[in-house]
Amino acid sequence: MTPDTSALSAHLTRGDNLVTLQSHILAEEARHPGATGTFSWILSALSISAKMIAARIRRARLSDVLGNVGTDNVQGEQQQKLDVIANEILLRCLGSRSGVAVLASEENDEPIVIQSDADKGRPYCVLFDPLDGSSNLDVCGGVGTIFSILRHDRRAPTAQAALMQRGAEQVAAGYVLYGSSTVFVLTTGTGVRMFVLDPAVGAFMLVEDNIRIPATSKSYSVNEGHRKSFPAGYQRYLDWAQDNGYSSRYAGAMVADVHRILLKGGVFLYPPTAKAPDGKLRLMYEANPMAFVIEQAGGKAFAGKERLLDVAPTSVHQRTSVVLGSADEVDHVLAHLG
Ligand code: P6P
Repeated sequence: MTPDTSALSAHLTRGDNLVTLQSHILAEEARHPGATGTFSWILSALSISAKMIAARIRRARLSDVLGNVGTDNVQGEQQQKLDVIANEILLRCLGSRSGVAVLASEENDEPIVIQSDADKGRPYCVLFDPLDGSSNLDVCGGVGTIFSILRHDRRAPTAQAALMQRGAEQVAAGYVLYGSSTVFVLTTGTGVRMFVLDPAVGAFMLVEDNIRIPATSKSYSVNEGHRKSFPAGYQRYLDWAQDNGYSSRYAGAMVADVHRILLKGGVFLYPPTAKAPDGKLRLMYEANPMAFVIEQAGGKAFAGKERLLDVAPTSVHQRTSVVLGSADEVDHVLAHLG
């Protein structure tokens, strides 16, 4: 039987080299003569975590890990079984890497100190939402992992203090979308790259080397169910958009909505609501990493009228409002906020 080389030949006829996430990580390390490899090991821990989480998600209903655990997380939200599983996978993969000083997760009340400040070799903090949008799991909707990497300041008196850095200080950020395929999107400050997991070989293959978000697209993404409690400016924007023929798409999972906007353009909004007057989304491990990706792709990201990446954090789990996406579309929203 002749082997099916159609996928490979498609790559080769396009003239692309076959680049995996792992080879990209090593190539980037080689471009930095002073690199010690600790940053590469963190990215590779995120890569293996994504593969392990994807494998659990794809078999969730078969192995009876859907549904909730019966406990709430620090956010007061019901923890899905896979929230806990994904969190454990990330903590155990990242916790074993020499470059990690502090870990912070949506699922853990307090930051986790992996190594005392006395240790000189722990230059990074990693923050993550292990399974964003996990309420979509039971209905086979898109869910994701969001991550943010900061440098560790050993002078900080506590782990919490070491994390209080603006989003503009991130050294890397990205997300994994567990959708119709498993997609790993990464920025280290030199553009946005996209990798797709080839389950046949267990490798993330590079498919986009420099994603640029379309400057305009007549599409917005918001939970219209909360509309009546949005501040007036957001309601004025929605009236304007609907008067100008905009379409609406909303997946209920930030990773799925933002990934669509990264590739197709548009604007994602989570305004302040009566239930969440400061906004619902978490600044440190949802809004900031997504804002870094969107800005690196040429888009904009705001919290009200302030650039998201400039917001000075005061706590790890603090919430924020979010408007992010195509530059022109974000400008249309801001113009209505008065
Ligand atoms: P709502 C998922 O719970 C999440 O944190 C984000 O992924 C998503 O964008 C938002 O909340 C959805 O919130 O109020 O529309 O259900």
